Amino acid sequence: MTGAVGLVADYVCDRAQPTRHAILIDPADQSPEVAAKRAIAAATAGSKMILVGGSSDTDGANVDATVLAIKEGLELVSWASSQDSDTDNLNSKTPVVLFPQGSSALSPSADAITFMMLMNSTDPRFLIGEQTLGAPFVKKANIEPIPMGYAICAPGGKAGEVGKADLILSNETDRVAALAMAAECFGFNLFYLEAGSGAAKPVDSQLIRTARASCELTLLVGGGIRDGKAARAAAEAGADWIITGNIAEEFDDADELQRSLAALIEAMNPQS
Ligand code: 1GP
Repeated sequence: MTGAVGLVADYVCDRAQPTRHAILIDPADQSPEVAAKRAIAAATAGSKMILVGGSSDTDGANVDATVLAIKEGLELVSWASSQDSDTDNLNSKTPVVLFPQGSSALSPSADAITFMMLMNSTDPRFLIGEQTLGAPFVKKANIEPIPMGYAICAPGGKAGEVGKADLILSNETDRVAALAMAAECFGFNLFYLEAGSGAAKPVDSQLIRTARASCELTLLVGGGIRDGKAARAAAEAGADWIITGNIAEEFDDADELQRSLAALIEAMNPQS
């Protein structure tokens, strides 16, 4: 598959769907085996995409091992569930998509990559530098790029610090509108509003509403979303995807994680 719009982009950008949930797995925080167990629990709970990445330092070998373990795990469980008429079929096609912290943490095994510009970074490295370093790898490995504008809102957390972001404040609606419009003008498919992993407060609903009203892009929201109520608020404000990271890392038991994520997803979209 080549080109900017491929099968995974079509799936991710299908805005006719109700708000969907994706889990973010940081390969720096867990072994590939644990990552695979968590991804399986998430997909079984109803998560529709597995993002792999984060703002911590790690290398390509670790990212690749994590992506491979997740893909193999999902395929195995999907096959097993297809043999058992009593269980819901787990879709092995749940895409495993890179959400890279930089050009050195890429995997050729991923289904796609969010090829992102950190639009409110003050450092050219995150506007075009890392992307230029990573593009030859993406092309050679034939990973489907999904162009994404990434904007970090206060408090921003580690992503904001590492990315040297000029954080968007909760009252800066004009600014978020302009960024969303710029992302659309660039031809990006996705626009991601990030509060930072572990944020005490998720992205302000008014910022989400403004971004939603300002562009036709698929809107992702993440950072500090820890329960169904927060996920619901972001969904109601217009998010197409809710991303959660930290909460998955709090569960060592995969069944507990599955139950917790299923409850979050149910509360996010009570009618679907
Ligand atoms: C991913 O920042 C989000 O972009 C994840 O945030 O870890 O707070 O869910 P949490």
